[in-house]
Amino acid sequence: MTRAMLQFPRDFLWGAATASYQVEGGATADGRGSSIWDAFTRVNGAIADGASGDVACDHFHRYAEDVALMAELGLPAYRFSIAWSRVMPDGATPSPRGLDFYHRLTDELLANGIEPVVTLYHWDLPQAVEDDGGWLDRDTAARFADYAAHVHSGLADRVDRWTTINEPFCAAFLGYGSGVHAPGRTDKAAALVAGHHLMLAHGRAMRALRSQARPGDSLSIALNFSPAIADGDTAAHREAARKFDGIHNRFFLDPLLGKGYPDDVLADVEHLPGLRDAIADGDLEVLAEPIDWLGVNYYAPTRVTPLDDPRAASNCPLPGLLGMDVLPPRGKLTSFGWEQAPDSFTDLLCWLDEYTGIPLVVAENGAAFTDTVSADGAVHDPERADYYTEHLRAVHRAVSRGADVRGYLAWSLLDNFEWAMGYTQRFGLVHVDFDTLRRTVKDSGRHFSRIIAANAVPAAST
Ligand code: GBH
Repeated sequence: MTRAMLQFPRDFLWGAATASYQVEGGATADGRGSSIWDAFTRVNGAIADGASGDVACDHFHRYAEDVALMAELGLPAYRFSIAWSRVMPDGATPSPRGLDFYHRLTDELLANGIEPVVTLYHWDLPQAVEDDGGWLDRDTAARFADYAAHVHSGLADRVDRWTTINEPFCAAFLGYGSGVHAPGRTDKAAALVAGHHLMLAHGRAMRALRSQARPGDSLSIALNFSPAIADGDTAAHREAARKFDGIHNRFFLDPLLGKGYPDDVLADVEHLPGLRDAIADGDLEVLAEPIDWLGVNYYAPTRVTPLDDPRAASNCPLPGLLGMDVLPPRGKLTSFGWEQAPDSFTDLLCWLDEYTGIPLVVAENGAAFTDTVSADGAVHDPERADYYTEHLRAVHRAVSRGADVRGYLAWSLLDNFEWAMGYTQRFGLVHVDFDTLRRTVKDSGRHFSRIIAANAVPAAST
């Protein structure tokens, strides 16, 4: 019996992703400066297992082996990020060997027929920039644009696809609001200001790259989305969902579409001082610089419920949320405790397609499970393989409903340093033993490889 296959569009971009601090290691190699994550991982209790990214997957030294694995899996693209503190240790002055690693990596990818997809910022701000105020200082946006232009000058002869910033939501709200990420501040008003400066940095970098445009340039930002699911259908439930969706999703999306920050969200955060003053004349035009594609990072939806008192404090630390709570996830969970909800993924992609009119690329999607190398030397992770199958069916449903989804990059190529969770959560298609640094392709990696080769995912049996 042959199972029907759901075919993806011709030229659909397939690949896997990582981020510099999560995989590179080589923390002082080639004169790399320190970043806010080097500092944050030294704070007692900040990281679940007390670990750091000092060595991580040692991708800095083992990139050739890792590119060979990508080739073995038949990955057409690899999304990686650049460590600003490697390129400019003090955040401003290019280091002589700063881009060397990224030249080597890019050349190795191209030699193997793998397209590089470069993210300029995945959260590892140079500590020197943090010392000058970090994302609370407006000038950081200008410095980021200079850095972006420098990297683009060095690599754009071989790199077409660029992402300015990965998930400004996390950098701002987890870094400055809830304190779960570097630099570990807990000030919701400051988190909003940081959010605006990150968006300004994106816009300024867009303009800098456009001004030195290369043929083939394809520019983007990657946002993380969490659709709000209300646990009922009253007006109060819809209001709870509106609030969560507003601050989590539309706050970062609307400015890219030339709409500025959404009025309802500005009203929700009115009691937090600073944001309106941080938005200077002309900023909203900078944020609206057109992008060529939108990177969509999706992991899970969030369940929300209204509180009786609309002014009551929320259990959710996002800026401005009152009168609503987040509910525990339900149903099938990952080892991180995140809900597996492929239908929300379809809905999200269809909504984004209609709401933005911009081509979409799934820049991250994946799941953590507790994997071990078995006696037979393999890593049997059927839950992750199923997760990919179901989420790719979800992407296919969105495409068949007309959503302009151009690609899918799995998170992640390798098990890696999972931020505040250290090495306790594994997202890789490839297992990494963090004692020996030995790589083992997981069953899910082979599964994903077969999907890519077929450009299709098996349909659900009915
Ligand atoms: C991505 O962020 C990152 O880009 C990537 O570096 C990371 O390794 C990957 O996800 C896996 O974590 O339940 O209230 O704590 C994902 C964004 C933000 C999604 C926090 C889950 C949990 C909210 N994440 N969110 S809460």
